[in-house]
Amino acid sequence: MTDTLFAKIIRREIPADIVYEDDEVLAFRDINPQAPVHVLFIPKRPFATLNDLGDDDATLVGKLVVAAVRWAKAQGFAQDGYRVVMNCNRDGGQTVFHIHLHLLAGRALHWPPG
Ligand code: D5M
Repeated sequence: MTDTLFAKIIRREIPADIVYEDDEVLAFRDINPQAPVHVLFIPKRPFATLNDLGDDDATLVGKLVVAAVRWAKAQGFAQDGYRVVMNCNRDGGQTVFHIHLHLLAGRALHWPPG
């Protein structure tokens, strides 16, 4: 896959407000926040879209979700709630082709999304 902004963030070639990191996952604040708290959790291994995941990648995707949940709880959002979402390709609204999980919190979110 081609290089992306998020690969550059992983390599520290462009700045980001990083809030969490482990061996496989990096999380940083979205540059265009859609809620008071909007953080992107990404795997360090690049996948362009969700369509590129295979059976062997289930654990990695689970780690993204668990990292986001743990971070949301640590920030005090467990009770009021929050949303996690992953967009895929054009109709899903994906604009950066390195998969990422959005964590949105800090306000009541509408459903269904637009
Ligand atoms: O979400 C891609 C998201 O990535 C979108 O909410 C903006 C965000 N973005 C784009 N560039 C940056 C940088 N440089 N830092 C932080 N956040 C960024 P999608 O689901 O693909 O629409």
